[in-house]
Amino acid sequence: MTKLLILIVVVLGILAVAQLARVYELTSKLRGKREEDISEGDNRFNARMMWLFLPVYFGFFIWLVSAYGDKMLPVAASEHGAATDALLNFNWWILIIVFVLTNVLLFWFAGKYVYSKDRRAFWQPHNNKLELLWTVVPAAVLAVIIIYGLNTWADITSPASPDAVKVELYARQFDWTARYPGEDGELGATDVRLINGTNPLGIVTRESIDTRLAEMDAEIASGDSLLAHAVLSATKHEELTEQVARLRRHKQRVINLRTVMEHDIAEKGVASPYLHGADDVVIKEFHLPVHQEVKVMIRSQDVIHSAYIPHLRAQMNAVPGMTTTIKMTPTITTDSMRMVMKNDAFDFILLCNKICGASHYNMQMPLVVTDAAAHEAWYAEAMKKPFQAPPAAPEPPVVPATDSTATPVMTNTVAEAQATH
Ligand SMILES: [Cu+2]
Repeated sequence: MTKLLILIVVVLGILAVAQLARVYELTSKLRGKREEDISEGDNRFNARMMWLFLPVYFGFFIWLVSAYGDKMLPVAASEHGAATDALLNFNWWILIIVFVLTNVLLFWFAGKYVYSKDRRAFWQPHNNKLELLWTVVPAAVLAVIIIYGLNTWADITSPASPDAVKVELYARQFDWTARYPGEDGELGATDVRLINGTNPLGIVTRESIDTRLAEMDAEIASGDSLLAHAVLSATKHEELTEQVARLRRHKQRVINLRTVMEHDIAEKGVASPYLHGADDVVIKEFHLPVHQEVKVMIRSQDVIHSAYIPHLRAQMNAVPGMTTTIKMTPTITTDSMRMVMKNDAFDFILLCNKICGASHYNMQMPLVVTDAAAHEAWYAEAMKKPFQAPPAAPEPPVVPATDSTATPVMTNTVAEAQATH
């Protein structure tokens, strides 16, 4: 209703202006004035308005910056963040200088050189010096911006040093999981075939493969026994037969994975990533030590996500089927940042910055940055804790609950779902 009223007001307003213009036209005609004739008074009025516009325009600009400047991100809490901010501010300063200069000239001249009957406009068809000036100066400024920008970018994207702290961020609809390398300092190999509730990142070790095979053997045995003894409708029977067949196929894939793993271990010895996963810490917490370089490796289970830590000015896509990396060195601890922000509840945050589905908005995890000692203490505690699957995102059981005879172990794991695609 309000919208309709506003629309009516706008339409009536336009009509009123049109009518006013028409009245002006007619009165001019009555006074014997042609429409093209503009009086000197009109011209002078417009010229003064051009000058008046300047302080109003820049006043508004200054008000915008002072009123909303603090709504921007606070100080960068990472080394490369400070560099990106400096680069951005450098660009802003150039833009502001050019903006003020060109607009002052534009409106000042428009007001100063108001039309006069006694003055002819100066006509200059060509001027090599001027052409050269306005080509070379912007080109030189652009070259500086580009070289500075490329240098900063090269610094940010260069590989992390080998002794950087390693962390993996694992994305899936709709949460993040972190993985730390454990005592050996190396992250172990992973494989989609092993992903399930107890091994959400699909870490491959001899033990995890044995566990998975044992789980599948139990599931197959249970399915076989149901098929042999339970009274099932024809459709249920068919469904269950297909499930068991799928499990058998999946089991073969896991056996193939074991073969690949054993080959790799035989070939590379202790360097094989398959020997480094057993002590990995999989955790729903994200902690980083301050003033240490961190190499963040990012993976996705399902669709493209994007790991975004705005306060550290860091962002990198999480792409299914590959590992992307980004390095960063946090420079401000969570506690110090709370003082800077004058907010005791402040936390750094890891967000998903790709619209990845219905709950994308809520795909986030707080980041805690502490000094080295506190980080060590947290890490030592974390290494003792077994992975706790979050309560969120339960996986739907494949067998409908209405069939009370077929409730046991047959659950559809993500690995299975992915492996069969
Ligand atoms: Cu996402």
